[in-house]
Amino acid sequence: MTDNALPTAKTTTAKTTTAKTTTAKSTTKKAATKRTPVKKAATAKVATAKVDGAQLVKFYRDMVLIRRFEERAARAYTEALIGGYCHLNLGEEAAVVGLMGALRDTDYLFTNYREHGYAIMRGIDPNRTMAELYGRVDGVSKGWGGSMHMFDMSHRLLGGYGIVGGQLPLATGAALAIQYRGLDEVVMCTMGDGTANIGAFHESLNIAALWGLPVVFVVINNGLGMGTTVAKASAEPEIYKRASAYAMAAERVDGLDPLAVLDAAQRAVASARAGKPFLLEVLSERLRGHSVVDPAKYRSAEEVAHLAQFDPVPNLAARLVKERILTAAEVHKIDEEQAARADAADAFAQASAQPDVSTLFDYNYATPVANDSRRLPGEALFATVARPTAEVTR
Ligand SMILES: Cc1ncc(C[n+]2csc(CCOP(=O)(O)OP(=O)(O)O)c2C)c(N)n1
Ligand SMILES: [Mg+2]
Repeated sequence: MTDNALPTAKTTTAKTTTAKTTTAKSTTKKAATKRTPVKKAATAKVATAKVDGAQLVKFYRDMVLIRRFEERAARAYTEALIGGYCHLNLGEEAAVVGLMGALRDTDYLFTNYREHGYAIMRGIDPNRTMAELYGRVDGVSKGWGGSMHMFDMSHRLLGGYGIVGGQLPLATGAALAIQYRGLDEVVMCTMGDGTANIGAFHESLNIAALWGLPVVFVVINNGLGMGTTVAKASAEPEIYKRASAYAMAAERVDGLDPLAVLDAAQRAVASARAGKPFLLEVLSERLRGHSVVDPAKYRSAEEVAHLAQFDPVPNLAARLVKERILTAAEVHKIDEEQAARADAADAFAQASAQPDVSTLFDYNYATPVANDSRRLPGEALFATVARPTAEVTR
C-alpha cells in the first residue's frame, strides 16, 4: 500500500469511542501510518441503545437529498453552468446530518468551503442553495458568495470560508459574544483534518478552553487534505487527542453512522452549552476528488473501488431494509423523490436572474464605510489626483 492508500482492513463499526475527556494525556507514540480504528464497544452501545426507526428514515431522506443535490451540482459544474470552485459532501452525508441534528435553531454554524449539505441541513431551501452555486439573485448570498461563501443570518449559518482555518477564530469570537451576552447558544465550527495543522486551530482551541467558551470544534477527518494523507501531514493522526494540549474534552466517532454522529454531537453540544468547549473528530470518507475538477490521480483504482463499501448512503439503505424499517420499494421511492427535489433546485437556479453588477459591492460591509472602494475591473483604484504645481512645492 502506498502512503496515500486507505487502510484495507478498516471497518465501519470499529471506530467510535465513548465520551472521552482528554486531560493533558498527550500521546507520545510514533505517528501511525494509517488511520487507527478505536474501540468497538461504544459503537455497539450507540447502535443498540439509540436505534430509532423514524430517526433513521429521516436521516436517510436527508442524506439522499444531499447526495442527489451534490451530484446535480457536479453535473452543472461540468456543463460550465456553475463557475468558481465547487467542493462536495459526497461520502460525508452521515456526518452532516448527524452534526446538524444536534443543533438548535438558535445555535450557530461556521463551516468551510465543503458546505452545501450543511446549508441545506440548517434549513436553507435547496433551491436557494443551488441558486447560490449558479451565482443568481435568489441564492443564499444573493449570488455573490458562490459555493464556498454562503451566509444566512436567519438560519444562523455564518459562512462558508475558503481560507483553510479562516472560520476558527471567527467562530471562537462568536462564542465569546454569546458568553459576554449571557445567552444559552452554542457555536459549532466544522473543518477538515488538514485544518488541524493551521496555527489558528491551536490559537482558537487554547482561548476557547481558557475562557470556557460555548463552542464545539468538529474535525471531519476524511483522511485527506487535497491529495495529502493525514499520516503524511499530522504528527498525531488521531486528531481528537490534540485537545489534551488544551485540557479540552474530546471524542472520536464513526462518521459513516449518522446515529453515532448525532449521539456524539449531542454530548459535545451539551458540554459546550455548559461552558466546556469540545473537540469532536468525525471519521469519514471523501468519495471523490478534493473539488469537482480534481481527478484524484493520487488514488489507485483499487482504492477507489475499495471506498464503495464505506459509502454511507447505500449502507443506510441496506440497513433500513435489513432491519425491516422500510421495504426496498419505499427506499426506492425516497431516492426518486430526492432526485426530483435536486432537479427542481437546479431548474429554480437556472430560472433565477443574474445579479446586477451595480449591486456588486452592496454586501461588503455590515455598516457604511466612507472610503469603501467600488472599483469595477479596469477602473482606476483612486480618483486621479492633480500633480502639485512648482509653486505649491516650493
Ligand atoms: C490558508 C490556506 N492554505 C491552503 C489552501 C488550499 N487548500 C484548500 S483546501 C485544502 C485542504 C484542506 O484539507 P482538509 O482540512 O482536510 O479539508 P477537506 O478538503 O478534506 O474537507 C487546502 C490546502 C487554502 N484554501 N487556504
Ligand atoms: Mg480532509
